[in-house]
Amino acid sequence: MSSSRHDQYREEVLGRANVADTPELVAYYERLESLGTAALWTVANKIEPWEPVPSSVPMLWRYDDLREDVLKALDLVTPEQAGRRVIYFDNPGRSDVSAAVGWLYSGLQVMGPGEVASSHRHSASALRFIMEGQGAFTNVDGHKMTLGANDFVLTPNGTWHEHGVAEDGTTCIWQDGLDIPLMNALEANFYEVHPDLSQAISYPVDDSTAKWASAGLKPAGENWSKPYSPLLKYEWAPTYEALSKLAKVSDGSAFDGILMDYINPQTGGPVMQTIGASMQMLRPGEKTKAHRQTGNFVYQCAKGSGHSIINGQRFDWKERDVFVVPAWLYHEHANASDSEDACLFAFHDLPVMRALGLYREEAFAENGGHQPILS
Ligand code: GTQ
Repeated sequence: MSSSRHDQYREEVLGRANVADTPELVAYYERLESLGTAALWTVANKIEPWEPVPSSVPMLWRYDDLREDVLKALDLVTPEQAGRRVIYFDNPGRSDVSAAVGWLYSGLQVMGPGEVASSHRHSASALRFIMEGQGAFTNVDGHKMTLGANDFVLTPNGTWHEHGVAEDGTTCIWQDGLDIPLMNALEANFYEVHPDLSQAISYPVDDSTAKWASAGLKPAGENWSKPYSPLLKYEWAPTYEALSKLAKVSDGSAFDGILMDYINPQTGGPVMQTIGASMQMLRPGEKTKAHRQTGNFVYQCAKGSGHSIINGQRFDWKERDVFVVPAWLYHEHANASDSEDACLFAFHDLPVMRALGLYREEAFAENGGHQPILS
């Protein structure tokens, strides 16, 4: 049976909408349209698909292809003119909402030594993953943090934040991740510029990490009640150490290798209400099995090289490349090296899926758990 015959069969047998146009019906639809209405059966199969059908497409952006053009923005616009000097990832299926995938936005921000972008706050939750350069800092609600390569930093919704690079630093590039498209879809997006443009540093530099990142300990009597993590910066060295230690005592996940979530140390839950993040290690020679999940993922390779097969399409990545996995598409990962580990940073909307009771996960059942490669 051809696929359209098959769909028709499913629709007839399973009671889905299956009404052929007649001149009388077309005239009827026009009349309904003039009344600000429409017949459900003309859209039912589209608005109630059998399973999620992502409009985002799997994509990989190679850092080598982008870096020069990201740096070129330094000469073309100032942070004052641009507000934020960012080249964002424009998924061809999601251009209308400026998303990298699903309802997630992401881009590469560049700042030169001595530059600071004005302080602001918004409904969107945001994060940064540092890619290159020395002397980057961010100030979140008065907590100034110094940032190095592969550090992960939060700017939760509603917090004042500004970023910059120290006078004696070098040009810095980091990846931004925000749920701007989700906030706009929910029509709940507010944006404010700080009345002083720049906010004060109200605490000792890097105090959030000193207070909240200590191995299994937390300051006695501190009870953090805000709906996001009190730990705002997760440094690379302890992250990599945690993965390396776990790899020694665990087989890890068949789908993700050694996968660890960045957590809110107060609750053990995700770092922010709408965005979660993880770092995973693929051990030398490791090749994972395919699964799919409700939820959208933006990955950045933090170390090593390898490939991922997303919906039958192979994407080869190395350090600093960014790729996306749209909702409900099978994906599996492989490390290219037999001697070095590879690490993937990811952020995702699983906290939203879980909070709304929508999280689902399914293993690829055929072919020993590996997808056929179609392209
Ligand atoms: O620094 O909060 O890439 O508001 C896009 C929008 C970064 C930010 C972006 C933003 C930010």
